[in-house]
Amino acid sequence: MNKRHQPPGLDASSILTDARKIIAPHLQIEDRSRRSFLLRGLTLGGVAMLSGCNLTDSDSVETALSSMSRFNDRVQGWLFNSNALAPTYPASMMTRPFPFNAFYDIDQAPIIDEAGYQLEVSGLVADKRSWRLDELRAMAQTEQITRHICVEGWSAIGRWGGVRFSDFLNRIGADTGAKYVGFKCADDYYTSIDMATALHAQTLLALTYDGAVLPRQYGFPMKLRMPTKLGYKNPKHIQALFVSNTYSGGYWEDQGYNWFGGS
Ligand SMILES: Nc1nc2c(c(=O)[nH]1)N[C@H]1C(S)=C(S)[C@@H](COP(=O)(O)O)O[C@H]1N2
Ligand SMILES: [Mo]
Repeated sequence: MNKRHQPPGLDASSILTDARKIIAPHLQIEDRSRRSFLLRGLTLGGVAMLSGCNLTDSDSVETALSSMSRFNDRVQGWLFNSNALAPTYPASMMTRPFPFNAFYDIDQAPIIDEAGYQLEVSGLVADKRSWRLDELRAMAQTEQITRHICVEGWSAIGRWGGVRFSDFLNRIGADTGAKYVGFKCADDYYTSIDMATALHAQTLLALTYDGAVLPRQYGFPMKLRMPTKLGYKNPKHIQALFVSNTYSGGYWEDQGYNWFGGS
């Protein structure tokens, strides 16, 4: 990189490191050395071009990186094949004990009283009535053993059961042409997903873990389980969900994690 073209006071190498992280998942190139060659070839000029921003100050760098990230979400959305299934595993391969993770310690996990619990539904849906757990348990149930991948560097195989989320969305008369489904959790966590993933055959409104009621630490009373997405996209302790055309981000996504978060 030519020194004269660096924006004053901005660290070119850290801008490029961030930009490469954003672009990497978007390069659908199997050959590792070719991938890293292309990524190394990214310049500040390239970042400016991809984002349509002039990198003149740190505000414009922020805007450039976040617009590249959103661009990447759109591209991932197009590339996402809604028929492709994530791998499933035999019960013998389950990780025991299954790891716990949250933005707090395990003893801080919310305690939710089943008797008073209702799942709230809002936004672009015909039927905005709230749901009790027994009503969800009365719907057709399905189960799958899949791998959960956390960006903090671990993965684990678990067995989740519950209602296929597409069945639930159809039952509430959701506008499945809308862009997003958003989730609000009992612990102040929140996230949102693209409609194609919401309708994916393996996306479950999970009510059980390993054949028993979903334990407190894994998200009682329910979590959204998506084997096609990274761990942070799978909200636990869901209290409310909404269907919308307005982008609403997420707890980690708003701190820079990629919104699409495919695995
Ligand atoms: N409500 C809520 N959901 C959450 C989180 C959280 O902190 N709160 N953490 C996410 C992250 S980063 C991971 S890896 C998984 C961990 O789920 P587990 O405890 O069942 O392993 O939950 C995800 N969903
Ligand atoms: Mo995670």
